[in-house]
Amino acid sequence: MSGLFITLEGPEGAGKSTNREYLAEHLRAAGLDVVLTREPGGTPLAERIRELLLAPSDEKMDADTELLLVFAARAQHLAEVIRPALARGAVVLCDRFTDATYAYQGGGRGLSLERIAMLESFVQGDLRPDLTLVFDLPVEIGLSRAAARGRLDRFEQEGQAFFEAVRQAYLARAKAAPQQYRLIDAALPLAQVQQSLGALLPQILERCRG
Ligand code: Z5A
Repeated sequence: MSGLFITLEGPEGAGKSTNREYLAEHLRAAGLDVVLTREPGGTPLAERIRELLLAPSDEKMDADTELLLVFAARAQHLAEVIRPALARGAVVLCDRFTDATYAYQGGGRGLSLERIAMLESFVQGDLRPDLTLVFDLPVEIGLSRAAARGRLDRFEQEGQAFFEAVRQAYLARAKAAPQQYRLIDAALPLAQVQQSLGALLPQILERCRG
């Protein structure tokens, strides 16, 4: 038996967490075993790595350190949560995964995509998401949603150019592999975003059962 691995991606404030709950509710109502999780994090050890990654600090974190921490957290998350859930046939809904590494460490920090791909193969083997929902929105809207929440984390303190590069990296990945990605206009009011997700539900359910 093997489950379905769905990831939710997009820049800051795109509504991934909000819509992850919405999707989970509908998939559970259809009788599916759904595991909700997130990256960086998803296990106690990986959540401690998340704290290191997000905490603002006077010591500037080297971009390679950031990349290795992201994959260290991912290795733990895969071993403890994602692989066991998929093995028992669950649907895993994961708020960010390796597309975020390509977008933030690749697009945002400018690290080599080949190096990211090498770590991806090392840590994941051939495991890739079955479906990736990219919540896309203009950078200013996402940043204003994030700012409304108060204190900014280490990533949220980056400037507009960083987030524009992140957004463009997501869009390029979605364009390159349309069979894996679904682009969702996350600038629309929440009710309309959820309408778009609702329209995707039949194909998601079909893949879960297929
Ligand atoms: N990171 C990385 O660099 N490399 C990696 O490989 C990975 C991650 C995996 C933490 O992620 C950071 O880790 C992230 C990248 C880096 N950068 N940052 N910061 P995170 O997912 O925890 O952080 P986040 O993207 O900042 O999460 P977020 O801002 O909470 O975004 P969200 O989950 O997409 O949004 P939300 O919490 O559902 O909604 C945000 C607010 O907007 C909230 O008040 C909602 O009520 C509101 N909202 C949502 N949708 C709408 C609509 N449609 N209209 C109006 N208001 C809305």
